[in-house]
Amino acid sequence: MPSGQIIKAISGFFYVKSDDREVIQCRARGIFKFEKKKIKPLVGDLVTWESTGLDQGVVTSVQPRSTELLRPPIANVEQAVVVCALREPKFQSLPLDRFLVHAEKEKLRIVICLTKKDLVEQLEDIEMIKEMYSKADYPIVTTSIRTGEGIDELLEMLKGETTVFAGLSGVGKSSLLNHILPDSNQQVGAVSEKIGRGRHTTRQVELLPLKDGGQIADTPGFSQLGLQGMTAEELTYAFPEYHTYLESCRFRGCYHQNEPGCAVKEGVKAGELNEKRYEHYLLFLSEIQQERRY
Ligand SMILES: Nc1nc2c(ncn2[C@@H]2O[C@H](COP(=O)(O)OP(=O)(O)OP(=O)(O)O)[C@@H](O)[C@H]2O)c(=O)[nH]1
Ligand SMILES: [Mg+2]
Ligand SMILES: [Zn+2]
Repeated sequence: MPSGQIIKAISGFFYVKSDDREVIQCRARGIFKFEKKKIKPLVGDLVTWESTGLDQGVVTSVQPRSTELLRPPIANVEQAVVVCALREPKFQSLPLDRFLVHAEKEKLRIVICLTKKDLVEQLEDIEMIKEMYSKADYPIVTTSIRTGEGIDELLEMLKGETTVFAGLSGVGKSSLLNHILPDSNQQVGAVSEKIGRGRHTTRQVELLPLKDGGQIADTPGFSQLGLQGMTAEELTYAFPEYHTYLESCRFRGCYHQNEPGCAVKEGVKAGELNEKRYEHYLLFLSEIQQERRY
């Protein structure tokens, strides 16, 4: 049976790029299961398919995934570029941290991309963001599609990798993609001045090939991102700057919350660990604990 990869999904159709590079429009047949769990095919999935006519077919099986994100929905990516605007919409660290936690859980390589640099007058604002994430050691690229700044640096990080662009609506994911792949023609939309947000211009996940090898996925902007299904243990590992502190906490399996002798809490107090990140950590932890309680 021929195989291929799902590169786009729109209202029940899966567009499968077959091994000979042809794109077949497929429906999915039956219910797929891994480890007894029902699954739905995702963009990025490696599948087998059967022809049902000219350029048409059905997906007949889905291979086990190396990674799986549900928001945005995509399988088998190795790297996440978390895209955040510096301005329009204004920079927000809380949604960024939420997405970072999801990407950490899937063990993705992470890059933070700060867009719309051309709109920033106070460069100290950028320094503050870099400082906030310095201990976590995420690579940070600042870009502008107006001046072209940072694009080469970003391209270097994308080379040969399968990467997903993720971030709020209006931060400039599709604009970046158009800049990198001028032929890709992703639709871009203005940010609403009234509500200060994007208009959810991109409606589907699409995986595109890069010129120098690798693939890149544009995705719709998300707004609410919960931590459903994540455990408190997983959360403690999702903040990489806490790893070296963990062994100094008095209690094994410390959640860095109310436990005495917590090295993370002391690190925050001493100014070694970022306070805002820690606030977000505690917020996420309480969300997870609430969910378990009900
Ligand atoms: N000044 C400036 N504007 C930018 C830059 N990048 C994107 N924009 C603008 O930001 C707006 C939103 O861009 P999009 O690329 O549609 O944003 P998106 O993240 O794809 O949004 P969704 O598809 O809704 O998730 C558009 O008006 C772009 O022209 C930039 O580097 N500088
Ligand atoms: Mg878009
Ligand atoms: Zn602790």
